[in-house]
Amino acid sequence: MRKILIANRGEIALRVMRTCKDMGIKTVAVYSEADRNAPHVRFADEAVFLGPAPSSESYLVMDKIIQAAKDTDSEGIHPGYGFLSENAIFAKKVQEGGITFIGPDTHAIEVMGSKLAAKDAVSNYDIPMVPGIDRAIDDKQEAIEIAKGIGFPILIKASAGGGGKGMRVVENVEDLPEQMERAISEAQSAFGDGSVFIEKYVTSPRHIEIQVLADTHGNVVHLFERECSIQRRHQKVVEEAPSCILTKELREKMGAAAVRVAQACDYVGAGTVEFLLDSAMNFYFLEMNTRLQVEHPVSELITGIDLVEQQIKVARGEKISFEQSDLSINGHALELRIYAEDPLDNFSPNIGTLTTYERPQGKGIRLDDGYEQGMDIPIYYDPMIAKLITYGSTREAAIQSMISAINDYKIEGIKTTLPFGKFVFENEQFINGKFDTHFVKNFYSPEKIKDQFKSEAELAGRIALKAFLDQKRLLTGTQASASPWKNNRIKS
Ligand code: MV4
Repeated sequence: MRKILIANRGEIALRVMRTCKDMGIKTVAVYSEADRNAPHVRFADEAVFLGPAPSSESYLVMDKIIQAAKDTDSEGIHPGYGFLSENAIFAKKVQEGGITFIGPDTHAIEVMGSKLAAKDAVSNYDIPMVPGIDRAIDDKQEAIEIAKGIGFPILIKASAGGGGKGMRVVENVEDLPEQMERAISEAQSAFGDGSVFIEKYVTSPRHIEIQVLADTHGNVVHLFERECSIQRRHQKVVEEAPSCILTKELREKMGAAAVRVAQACDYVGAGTVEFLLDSAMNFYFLEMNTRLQVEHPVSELITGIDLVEQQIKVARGEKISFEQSDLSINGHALELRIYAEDPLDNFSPNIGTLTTYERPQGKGIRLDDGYEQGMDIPIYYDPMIAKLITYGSTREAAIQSMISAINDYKIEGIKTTLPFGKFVFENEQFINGKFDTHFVKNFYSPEKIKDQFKSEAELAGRIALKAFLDQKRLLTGTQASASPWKNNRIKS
């Protein structure tokens, strides 16, 4: 493969291109009207214009992207995450166009795109699943009988679901009919598929996912776990590897189960198997994501493996050059997603111009970003502008690096989740590893970071005052007066 088209934008387009360049592979960017001057366009060897800013007219237009690949003689298409990355029709069209889709084949994408089909596919592979039913249900009386059998609380889920849409917790039998009706209509309007099913509701789970890698020769390995329990409204904000809760034995069990899930759908490439871990340390298969994930860097840092390089090698038909026993966890990695959102205002989107943008630097700091100072954040796409990733020999060291990196990261012009990140990494529950998927709801409130801003402002004030007093002492050779502000105006 001499040339790859990257069907994406922002940080992930750049991240994929970096590995292509390291491998001596030429890169082709695609871009919309809003991204004419974006870094991913300048970084690529060539760039093809797609169309107007809305993704429905640019990054989601399959035929334009495939034509761009043909016009530039690209031999592969890397979809990144989001956009067309888990679109089986796109993967098929790419292959039919004689271009290599850097990802799994259509079958795996289709099976894992449906929760019910996924449950069915893994049913003979000894994969632990949450107690529940494995087929769509629309009869309310039948649902009541099933729910009674499982025991409340139960969870209604949409088979085509994602991002928590079509999901309803039901506490008692009286609420079931109405909640079921709502779940079905929500699933129908969001996914065009009203199939729902019922599971036991795991009340305080941790979200643990396993990175897998499979080649076309039947080899499958896992690259251990990532913990992604710190999320809000189904949007992950902090991820880490390894999880501080897993034992060696549980890690091996979950890893082996994830490998079997990959085998169950003839998986090829890099994928992620999601599990819930309950408070008694039982794990249950949730779903498989058939793409490179946002949080893949933390796995790269603890294993020393470049996942994009592996994706490309597997797509070229190469065998994975290592075995499970060659892999081990080294150190600890953390990731904070920097969203253009205001954590003081219910994480509402906060777009604008990056008037100041200064990157933190130093040992153990990796910043995967896609913007530069002076750029506007477009409203059309995902509000994630960067991923701040730190690595240390221990979790404590990685946390310390993260806090100093957050302090050194200067973003002005838009509000971001940086202060929220600082709250998390300084939080006692987080530091002690005592958290689950309800962390944000249970421990965060805007007041917590308002205090942070206030104490920082007070500290800044004290430092300024001390500097002022020291200088005055030097200049006058006397003790400063108790109230220096009276006679001195501070120039702005
Ligand atoms: C669950 C669950 C509890 N019990 N299933 C949320 C999105 C979808 N991928 C699966 N999700 C959940 N499924 C049962 N039987 C709790 C969640 C859940 C969750 C899972 C992972 C990470 C964050 C979450 C936040 C809320 C709910």
